[in-house]
Amino acid sequence: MSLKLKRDLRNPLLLPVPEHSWESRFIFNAAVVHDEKNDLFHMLYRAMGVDDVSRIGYAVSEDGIHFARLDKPVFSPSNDFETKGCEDPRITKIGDEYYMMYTAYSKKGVRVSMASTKNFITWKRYGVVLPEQDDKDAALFPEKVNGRYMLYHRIEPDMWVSFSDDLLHWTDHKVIMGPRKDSWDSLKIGIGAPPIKTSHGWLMLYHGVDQNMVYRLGFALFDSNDPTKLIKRSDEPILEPEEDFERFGQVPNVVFSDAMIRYKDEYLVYYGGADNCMALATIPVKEVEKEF
Ligand code: BMA
Repeated sequence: MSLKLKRDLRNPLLLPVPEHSWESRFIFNAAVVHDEKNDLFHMLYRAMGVDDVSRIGYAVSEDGIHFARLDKPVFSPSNDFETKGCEDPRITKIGDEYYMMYTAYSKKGVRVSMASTKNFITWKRYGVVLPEQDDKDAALFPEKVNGRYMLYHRIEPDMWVSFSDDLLHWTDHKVIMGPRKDSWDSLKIGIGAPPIKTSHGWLMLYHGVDQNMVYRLGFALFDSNDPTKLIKRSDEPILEPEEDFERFGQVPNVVFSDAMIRYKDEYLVYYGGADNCMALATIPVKEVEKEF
């Protein structure tokens, strides 16, 4: 039996806001973390409005379903690498700091950039952290593994890993997983959410794209002690575009996720539908443990 995520019946959870020029057209591909101390869900979402530039908006929730949003973006382009936008944030908490990896987009191409915050409003920016070539879909591990920080990222069409002592200088770049011929992930793949440590290994949510440009989601499991070693990955997608809000939008036939949280006895997967809105799908932790 292959694993399937279950959509929340209240989907889509967040839509664009026509009155706000910066988020009037599309909101999608959000990072979400659960702050255990305050029992709050913090969301950073990608927004596009009249000028087609991606900015990042902030929303907060007590239940992970109903989010209150700010009127203004909390993170906007600020340098030559981001003139076309700051896209697809992914957050990892390390110590008491939330690190956001995001795609800086400009005429130079796409680059992995980093910023950090304690409050989701004020930011420290570190700029582009990976070498000068097209690279995106980056997510940090929540802890050092074998004494070093680790980062999964994507240089088309494969997923890569890099290592660092200080989060700023990344070395030992290596491919860890690639597309599979004649499969739902045959064209290219990229990480979804930052990996989650389980008793079986590091659980990773990823997206796969096929020859028809359909974006689907799957799981991959990596070795606990050596997360460059793939143990298992989904033969079948765990979520694929079926609902209207996933099939029609800015880009049709897309489910794309930047966030998976373990909350109580479930994994919560927040995802963008057709590059247009935000939605939620879930799966019991026990079900995943049986298969992965
Ligand atoms: C990718 C990224 C995502 C987007 C997806 C589908 O390249 O730009 O932000 O969701 O394409 O359009």
